Amino acid sequence: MDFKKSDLIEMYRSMYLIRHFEIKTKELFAAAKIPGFVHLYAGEEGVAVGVCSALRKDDYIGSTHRGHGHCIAKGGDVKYMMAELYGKETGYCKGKGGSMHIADFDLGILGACGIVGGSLPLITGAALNFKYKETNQVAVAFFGDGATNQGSFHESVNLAAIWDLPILFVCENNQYAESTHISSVMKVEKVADRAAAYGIPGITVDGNDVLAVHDAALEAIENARQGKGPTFLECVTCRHYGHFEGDADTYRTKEMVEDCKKRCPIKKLGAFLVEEGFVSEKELEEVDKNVEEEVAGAIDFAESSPWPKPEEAFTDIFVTPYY
Ligand SMILES: Cc1ncc(C[n+]2csc(CCOP(=O)(O)OP(=O)(O)O)c2C)c(N)n1
Ligand SMILES: [Mg+2]
Repeated sequence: MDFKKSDLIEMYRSMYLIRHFEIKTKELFAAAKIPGFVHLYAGEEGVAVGVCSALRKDDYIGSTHRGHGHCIAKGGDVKYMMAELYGKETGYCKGKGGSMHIADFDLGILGACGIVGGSLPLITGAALNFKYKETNQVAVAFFGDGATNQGSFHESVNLAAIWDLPILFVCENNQYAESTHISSVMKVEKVADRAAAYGIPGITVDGNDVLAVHDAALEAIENARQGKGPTFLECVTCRHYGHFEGDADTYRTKEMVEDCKKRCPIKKLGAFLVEEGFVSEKELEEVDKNVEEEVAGAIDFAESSPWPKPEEAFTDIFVTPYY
């Protein structure tokens, strides 16, 4: 499709914001500033940005344990995200969620999720609500290749298919579930082949090509909005770092990781923008600089924010029992 210059620059900015947020998070985690567990999204930015740029603000997304990218791409503020990672009171969940539980219902971000395959039933329920109330909204479930071996994946896709729910299922195929290569746990050639078992379209795109992801997502989202049911979109991607921060990543060779970095979605879009005359190198450097300042501001905000008060340790943790 034809893209407006401002949209293209916004996609570039959003991807670079994710990348820079993750690079700084990596440093801060190593410096013991961030507690808990961290899974970085660096390398996979083309997927979150390609999909979320095709959504409306009132559409919903369900994320994964590798969720920072989805949150930023859907409009999350890196200040509140960084504060959440630090465990500070000003974070999205008042510092009680951390990296794997960031949510902002106002932005349609139903939450990151530490349970592999956990976003699928959640999003299927949200989409059932949209259909029932005829709201014309669409829900997107992000999940990894490994999650498609979970029962929750198969049950959710089947229900979404028979009920023609307004969902886009986005599989981020980075070929690994922790250290397990996809070839040892999946017999089908493409993950998208699994869609045929449920009678819905299954499409595979290059996750490093943000524009291809956007186009495929937009068509599927419009179909979902028109009541034509769900689509399964497989985006082939790769992660720049280990499964989690601290993973020695011994199951991948240096060459594999180098090759992955060469296929960087940000470099790809940046080169396209310059070659096609949308922007100059200098303008892109300016975008990078602004993003770096934004992330630096987010870190300052997190550092200077207060810790949650001990007396509020149990506030917002348990729902009020209704039995
Ligand atoms: C239900 C469940 N089983 C196992 C785990 C442990 N675990 C965390 S991430 C992960 C691998 C997920 O792989 P994939 O879905 O491909 O996502 P990726 O990490 O590659 O983005 C596993 C097994 C978990 N968090 N939840
Ligand atoms: Mg994976």
